[in-house]
Amino acid sequence: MAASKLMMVVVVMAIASFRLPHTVAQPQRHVVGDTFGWNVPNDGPTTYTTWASRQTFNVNDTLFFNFTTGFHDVAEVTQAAYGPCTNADPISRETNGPATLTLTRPGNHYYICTFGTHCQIGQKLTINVVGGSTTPPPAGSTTPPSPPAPSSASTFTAVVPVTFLAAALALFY
Ligand SMILES: *[C@@H]1O[C@H](CO)[C@@H](O)[C@H](O)[C@H]1NC(C)=O
Ligand SMILES: *[C@@H]1O[C@H](CO)[C@@H](O)[C@H](O)[C@H]1NC(C)=O
Ligand SMILES: [Cu+2]
Repeated sequence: MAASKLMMVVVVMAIASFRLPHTVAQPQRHVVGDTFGWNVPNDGPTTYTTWASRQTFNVNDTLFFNFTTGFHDVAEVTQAAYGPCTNADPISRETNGPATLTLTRPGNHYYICTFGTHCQIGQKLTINVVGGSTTPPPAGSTTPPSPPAPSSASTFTAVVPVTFLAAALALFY
């Protein structure tokens, strides 16, 4: 009897440990501009605003900026610097292409190319990174990210193992 109860516990634990990792989203790799890459667009900033509007960016995702070293770069700048394409004091700058940047912070991020007038004529990208339910917005943040809508699939996978566990415990006691 004790052995079969122990067996049941093992089975319940196995189900729970198998299902739970699927509720955590895997980091995505976003190829900026898709096949166009990170270049001077022909239609102004539209290329990158349209591209960004079709993506969901989460903390730990990566941005892949595909450009040729020496022809472009990618600098993360403040919102204040982004509008007028100021590149005097960037937050970070990658000069070797292609460059992969990891999105470590939720909130808005602003990227420009600092070569010539590339930013002014549209080689600029702004994105909003959502933090996930376990990541609070940084202290002092004035623009907290909106939490992602919970999908029915993740709710299901989270609830099912708990239900099994509750049923198993009800059998024992
Ligand atoms: C991001 O990755 C770090 C390190 O692997 C991890 O501790 C953190 O929970 C992750 N955050 C999210 C929102 O996935
Ligand atoms: C990066 O750009 C080069 C040159 O246009 C292209 O050959 C390559 O396929 C691109 N890589 C990705 C991952 O899009
Ligand atoms: Cu450029």
